Parts: sequence; C-alpha cells; structure tokens
Amino acid sequence: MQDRPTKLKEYKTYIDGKWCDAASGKKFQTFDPYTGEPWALIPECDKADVDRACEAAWRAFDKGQWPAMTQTARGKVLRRIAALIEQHAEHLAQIEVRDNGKLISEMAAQTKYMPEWFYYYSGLADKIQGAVVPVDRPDHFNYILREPVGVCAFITPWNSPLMLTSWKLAPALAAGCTVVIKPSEFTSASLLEFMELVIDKAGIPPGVVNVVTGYGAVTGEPLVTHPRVAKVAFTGGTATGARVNELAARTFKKVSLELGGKSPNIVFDDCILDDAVSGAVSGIFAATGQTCIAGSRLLLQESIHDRFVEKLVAMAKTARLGDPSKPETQVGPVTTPPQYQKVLSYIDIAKGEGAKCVLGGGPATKDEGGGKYFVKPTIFTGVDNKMRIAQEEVFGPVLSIIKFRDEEHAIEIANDIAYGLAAGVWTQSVKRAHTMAARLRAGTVWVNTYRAVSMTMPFGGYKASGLGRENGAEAIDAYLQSKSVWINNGPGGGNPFIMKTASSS
Ligand code: TXE
Repeated sequence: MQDRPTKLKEYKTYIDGKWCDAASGKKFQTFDPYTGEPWALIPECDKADVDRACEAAWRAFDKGQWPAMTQTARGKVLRRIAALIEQHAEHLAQIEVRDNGKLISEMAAQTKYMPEWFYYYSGLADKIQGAVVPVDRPDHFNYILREPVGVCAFITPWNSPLMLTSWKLAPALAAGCTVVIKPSEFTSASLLEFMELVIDKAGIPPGVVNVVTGYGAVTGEPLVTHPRVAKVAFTGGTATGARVNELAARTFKKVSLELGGKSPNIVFDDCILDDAVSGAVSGIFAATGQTCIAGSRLLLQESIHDRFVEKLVAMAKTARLGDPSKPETQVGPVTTPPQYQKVLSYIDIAKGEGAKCVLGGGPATKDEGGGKYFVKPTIFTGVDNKMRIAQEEVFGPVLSIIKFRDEEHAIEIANDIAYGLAAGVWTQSVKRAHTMAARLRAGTVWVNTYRAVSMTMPFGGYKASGLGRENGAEAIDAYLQSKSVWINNGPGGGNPFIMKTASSS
C-alpha cells in the first residue's frame, strides 16, 4: 500500500455470477483521499444494469437453488464465506484504506472481525423455524412458516464499506434471500474485490449476490424502486435515507435505515478521568469523526469541565496525522471532497455562532502531517445545545463541548436532538449507569466505553437515526416474513356469507 501504483486499476462489476462492464460501457474514477489522485476505474451502472441484476436476483430467488437449499447447507456456505474473509482480511483492509482514507489499523480490525458476522448467522440459519399454533376451531391444524422476503437491495456508504455490507449480507443470506448491492460511488473497489476473493469462491449459485456500482440518483434510485426488490436496507445520510424511504414506500417495500447521529458522550464528575478523556478522543477523533456513532457532543459536568478540557486538548494535540496506510497514523484524511468542504463549513458555522475554538479549527498543512483532505482535530467549548454545531451531523473530527449541572440536566440536553443512535456515559455509580441507560433515547448506550460493536448486539437508531435494527438475533427477522397456514381436517360448508370465527360455524 505504501508504494502507490500510478496506473489505474480497472474493475468489472458482478452480475448473475459473471464479471461485466456497465451496459453503457461507461466508467468512473475512484480517488485516494490521502493523495487526491485517482487510482481505479469502476463501471458506471445505470437502470439497464440494475434491471439485469434484479432479474438475476429474482431468478435465483424464484427458481434457483439458494432458497431451495436446506438451511444446514446454507449455513455451511456462510461458514465458507467467513473462512475466505479470514484469508483475505488484510488485503481487503488495504483496498478500503486506498478508497476511503481511514486508518489501516481501523480497517484491518474491521475486516478481521467481519467473519464473525457470517459465523454467527450461519449458526442461526438452521434455527429459522415456524410454529404450530392452536386456534379455537375444532379440526384445524395451523402453523406458521418463516420465509425469506425475496430480493433485497443494499445501499451502502463510504465510511466502513465492507463491514456495513456484512451486517446486511450475513442475515439476508442466512434467511435465504438474494441480493443486489450498490456500494458508495466513493468506495466501490473493496466490494468488487470481496466478490472476487470471497463470494465467487464460496460456492454461492449465480444471481444470489450481485453488484451494481454507480451513483445515487442513476443507480441507487432504479434499484430502490425496482419491482423485483422486496426489501431495501440502507446505510447513509439522513436526507438520503428519507428519500430512499419515500421511493421504496411507493411499492410497499420493507425498509431498514441506518442513518446519522449526533451522539452525546456524557462525563460525570465521579468518572475515572483518564478513561473518560480517552473515551472522548475515541468518540470523535477515531475514524476522523466519520462514523455515524461519533460522540460529537461531549457533555461535561460543570465541576470537572476545565480540568477535563485541559487533559482532552493535551491528548488530542498528540494525535499523529498522516498516511492512513501506515500503522502509526492516528488521524487520516476526510474521505471525499464534498465531505471535506462540509466539515470546514461547520467549523465556520461554529465560530460564527460564538463557540470557542480551543484546538484545531481548519485544514491541516503538510507540515502538520496533512495530505490532500485533512482537517485538524478540532474542539469547541462554550457550545449551547441549540446551536447548529450541536444539532447537526458534521461527520468529521469536530467536537462540541456542552456543560451540564446534574443528571437531570444531562438527560435533558442529551435527548434534545432529532437523532438517537448512540450515547456514552462515564461514571462509577452503578445506579447512575442504569438510570442513564434507561432514560437516554438512543439505540445503543455505552457505559465506561465507546464505539464497541458486536454481531450479537442489536444496532440501530431511535428517531431520525433510523428504522429497524441490524446485528443480533433479531436482525434476521428483517429478511423473513411469516406465512399462516390453515388446514381444515373437519367438515366444510357452514354459512358462506360470514367470516369464519370462533363463534361462527
Ligand atoms: O451519503 P449518502 P453522502 C452522513 C454524513 C455525511 C452525509 C452525506 O453526515 O456528511 O451523510 O454523505 C447512495 N437513491 N453519512 O452524501 O448520500 C449513495 O450513492 C438511492 C452517515 O456520502 O447518504 C451511497 O451509496 N441511493 C452515514 C449511499 O446512498 C442513493 C454514512 C450513501 O450516500 C441516493 C455516510 C438516492 N437518491 C454518510 N443518493 C452513516 N450512517 O454511517 C445517494 N445514494
């Protein structure tokens, strides 16, 4: 990775088990955010390719081997996927870094952990079962079948491309669904490599997993409106999520959305100070703040505010900016040019609103370790929760510090926001930990830790942070639907003009 080849690498996309170009023959470039240079060419799919992919996924679902395969056999395929990811984790991480500029240490940790999603859902594949249900009609035998929903469309973002794909793909395949994936136009390469090194080798029938690379409006919209698609799973920005939800609703597709956040990271004066300082840094400067769960609102109890800020600034100042492919780098570039502009514009907004910049506050120069799209770790104090910098998602290394008096005040500020993805609490009081966990309106609450994830724990948002949950046993339900079967073993007849209820005959 450190010697970056200058020749553009050309990728093909993967539809119906075959490698192909877009029907139009068009391609677009993908860029290395550290250097700003293009490094690969990706097929620019449009409606024609989406049609091909959705029809292939439909054939594989309707007539193909995948849903007809036994659940045990499908579970085995998922275990093969997991083993192949283990073999190629390092390489896949390097491709992710090249495309999204996140740290190799972070991306390698993600790709090494990804197999666990496939192992976990492989274990659940043969535990998908219906039920025999008693009804109050004599001679009836009733049961419930749990069936896959059908063709699923995944729209994924650029910040953790493969991990967020795995969160969707593992339960969908375990359920017996077929899928069409549209990765972000900024980070398509890692998914195409994943298709080649993992999916193509895992013994999955053609058409079960397809990829359409391209832009949101041109590729994403035909996909989320396609008549063959039964379910849309989206991760991305809240505005795009709302659009996807509206489009999908027109044809009554099932939808799950994992959207943005503005998560409160709440520090009480009874915390272990050094742990909380490290947790605050991890909440906002890890992943250059480009994570939906960023602890971008740091709520500090008044009594420790000044001491905490001093320690936090001291620690954040030592963050090493630089080449994300080097293991020693701690803060990398912002991934995309529009995102870079957005982060800088929010720094201006915060200054204009009267917040006090106590660290950073602009682009990082080459001397400071910066490359093409670098923003210095930035901390604002004196933030009021009503300010835009406190209410809107920046998705960058910009922290807003807000003071609070007591538990009640902390809860009021924390919940006074449109989002509800995650929250952090730093305290040594068990009582306070449970009280806060119960009262915070967020899909995840971390106490004395931050940014911990596991395939076994449901993940998703309250309010504008999303719909539905990924991960955990319940995530598989998003890819299944129930069918009620009534078998009458008794006599027919009865009054044909009234509904057959317990009291009618
Ligand atoms: O994401 P988009 P963008 C937030 C973050 C960021 C903002 C915008 O605040 O600043 O979103 O980022 C596809 N129909 N998050 O613009 O647009 C698109 O091609 C169908 C939070 O990069 O949401 C990509 O594949 N699809 C987040 C995916 O949607 C469409 C991660 C996400 O892109 C589409 C990323 C359309 N009309 C950004 N328009 C998180 N929750 O982690 C776009 N897409």
